[in-house]
Amino acid sequence: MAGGISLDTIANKVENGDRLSLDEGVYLYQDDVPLNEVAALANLVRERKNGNFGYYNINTHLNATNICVYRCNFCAFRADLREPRGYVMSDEQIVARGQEAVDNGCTEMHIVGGLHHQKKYEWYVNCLRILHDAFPTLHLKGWTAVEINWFEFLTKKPVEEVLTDLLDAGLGSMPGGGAEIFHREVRDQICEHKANSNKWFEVHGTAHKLGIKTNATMLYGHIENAFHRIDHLIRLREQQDLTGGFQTFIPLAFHPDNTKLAAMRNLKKPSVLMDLRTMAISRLMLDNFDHIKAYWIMLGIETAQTALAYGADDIDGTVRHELIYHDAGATTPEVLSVEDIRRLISETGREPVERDTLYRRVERDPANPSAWSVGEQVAVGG
Ligand code: V47
Ligand code: SF4
Repeated sequence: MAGGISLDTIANKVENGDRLSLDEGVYLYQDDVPLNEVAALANLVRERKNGNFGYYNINTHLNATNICVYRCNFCAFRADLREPRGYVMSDEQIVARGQEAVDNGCTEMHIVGGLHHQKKYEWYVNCLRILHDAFPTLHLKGWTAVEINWFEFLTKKPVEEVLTDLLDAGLGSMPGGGAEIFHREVRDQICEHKANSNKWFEVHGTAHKLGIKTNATMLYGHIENAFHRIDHLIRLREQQDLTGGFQTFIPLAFHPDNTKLAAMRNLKKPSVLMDLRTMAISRLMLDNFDHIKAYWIMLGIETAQTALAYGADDIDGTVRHELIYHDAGATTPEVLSVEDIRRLISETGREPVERDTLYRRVERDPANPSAWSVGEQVAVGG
């Protein structure tokens, strides 16, 4: 027990639906606070909000370039212009990726990449436009707050105008990347040049005001401590109170291979116990987020499955063409079949539910599984 905080007082608050404080969040990170009990509390909240559902979607990734002006030292994906591994996709390759997605029944394309200093704003907008024109039912979840901030710099337009342009070109929603760790003590050491936390929140707040749903992430397991993580979650919770447009929180475990950060600080991957504790604490702190995602590509299949009992209700999608984690040493498969992903969820005792990006049920004709239609919004409890 520290400063009047105990697992019992926290359990009472969770059972009553009361909000946990910063000190309580930090307390839950102590090794001697039994993880199974933290998990049971997170599971209570998870089942209150999402019952027994385990969500997944059928999706693909598009990283149109890996050339990036920034040098985040945790990133193994970026390349310089002259490096042999640097690439930029042509319009034809981008559209071919869309065609492949549609042929495989994807409902969503997740689009992020490097910030290529020789590409104009129009090139990025055009990526969305050519995909949306050719495949209007494919939901484009694209560009992080860091990219929007780069577009702001390129065009000198305010965030709202940039987002309006992107909506006009076919943007459906925004992923949660670029959040990393908001606290300056850490952010200044891992990605000091890119959008700061105020900008990240300004972009998401503006998106929410325009009706664009967004996600949020946290990159953990490197040089941050429990205080930085809980501070990060509380900032997200406060933004959600204000603008309400976050759908899903995704804790991202640091993958050290091929990164400067790991070499400089001799860092290893966070342990499975750390992954599960972070999942559970995220569920407990973010009382106003409907969904917590266990991103299987990053966690590994076994941990993602386990996480469905530690607060997570979603394991992301079948995922094709993921690069960011595979460049940083992920050994997960490149893609999962629908059968595999459904089995992975059923094995945990949960009911697999295919959702679209906006958490509506997806209905498929068994005779023609690449054709689909959108059903009801999945019900989310308190
Ligand atoms: O912001 C980069 C992270 C993020 C590494 O919204 C790394 O549904 C660990 O945001 N080790 C981009 N993490 C990916 C992202 C995402 C992923 C899945 C789903 C969603 C969603 C969003 O990837 C970056 C950064 O935090 N990242 N390098 C690394 N070596
Ligand atoms: Fe560039 Fe994104 Fe990698 Fe940072 S994380 S170096 S912004 S690609």
